[in-house]
This record gives sequence, C-alpha cells and structure tokens, in this order.
Amino acid sequence: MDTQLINIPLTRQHKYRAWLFNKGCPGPFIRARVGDILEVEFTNKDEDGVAHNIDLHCVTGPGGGLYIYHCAAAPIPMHIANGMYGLVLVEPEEGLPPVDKEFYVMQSEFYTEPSLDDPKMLEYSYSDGLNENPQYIFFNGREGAITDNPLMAEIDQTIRIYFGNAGANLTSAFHIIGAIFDKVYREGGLISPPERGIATTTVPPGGATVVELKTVVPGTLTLVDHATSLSLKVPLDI
Ligand SMILES: [Cu+2]
Repeated sequence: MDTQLINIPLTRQHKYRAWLFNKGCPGPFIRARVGDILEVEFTNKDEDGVAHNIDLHCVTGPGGGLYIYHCAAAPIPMHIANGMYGLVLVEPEEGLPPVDKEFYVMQSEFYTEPSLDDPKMLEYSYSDGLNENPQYIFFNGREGAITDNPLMAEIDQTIRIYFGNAGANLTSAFHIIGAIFDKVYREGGLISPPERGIATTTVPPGGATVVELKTVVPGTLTLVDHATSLSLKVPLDI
C-alpha cells in the first residue's frame, strides 16, 4: 500500500487535497481469513513530507470480524478526516455464507474551510475538527459517490454490505430506506450469530458492521445515517 496526496472532487463545486491509501477514499478493501498471514508493505509517497502509518484494528482479533484500518499518525483526526481509512475483513475459518452481491461502503466526516489561494479548493479546518463540527458527511468519500454510481442488484438476490464508519467523531445510525436488514453482524463481530430483522443499527466511529438483506420488489433503496437533523446541518449523501 502507499499514501499519496490527491485532489479529489469532494463536492460538486469543490476539490479537496486528500491524503489517501492507494488513491482511494476509502482505501482498498482487504480480505483475509482466520489463519491467513497478512503482509502489508507500506510506502509513504507524501510529497509534503508528512509522516503516515497504518493501524489495522484486526491485528489481535481472534475468530474473525470486520475492522477499520486507518492512519494513526498525529494528529489522528486530521489524518482520518483527510481520507486515510478503509476496511479489513477477516472471515471465519470456514468463510462467510455465499451471497449474490457484496458492497463496500464507508461513512466519514469532512471538516473544511475555503482555501485562501484557490476558491475552488477546500482545506482541513483544525477548529471545526476540534469542535466536532463537520461541514460534510459522505458515504465513500465524496458528494454523490453512490448516487452517481448506484449499487445495483437484481430481484430475489441476497445483498451483503460491508459498512464502516471512519468518523472521525460521530456515530452513524445506519439505516436503509425501503428494506429491513435480515441479518446484522453487530459492530462487525463475526463470532456471534447475526441479529435478525433490524431497521437501524449503530456504528461507532472506528467501527463497522456487516448487514444482509434480500431484494423483494423492484425499486430504489436508499442508505442513510438516520440522525436526520444532520441532513439539514450538513449535506448527506443519500
Ligand atoms: Cu496519515
């Protein structure tokens, strides 16, 4: 893996100088199985000379689960808010049951202020980061990431979503409009059996969940953070 500085189209109007794992926001989905040895080679290509690293929450988790990884160089909230996070799945030894479709979605906050040099650029806001006052909360790192490229499935398929909340600060009330989660592996734990028939599940910052649902009728299903006032305070990607 590597780290680079990339100007990403954060909103329809603005770019943001993001710090990314493998040019992605979120970074690559890492998939392993209990008993695997995970070798991570990490190169810092940050041309501004900022130090970066990788903190994989799965390092000592026995039995399998879905875990966040993120840059843990100081100040940590800045590195997370700049886009340095992803998910690592450690499947149980026997593997997860097969499904028809799998998707990778991550929520995170962006704390921004206009750049003094370029009105089309946004920069990280230290004060809003400290005050936990995000300007944007997005799925998959930018405005419209999912609405522009919808997650598609056919009728009568079983869908599994690997969902992570990078934070850096707010808890997600993860919900899908138009369906019920048939299975929720709470907080990404794969050792316990899944909960059944959940409408909204809590995903803390630094946490993840695995949810499954079945497509019953044709239509558009919408993923949201059901903390509804947030959609008035900041634009939510729905
Ligand atoms: Cu970093």
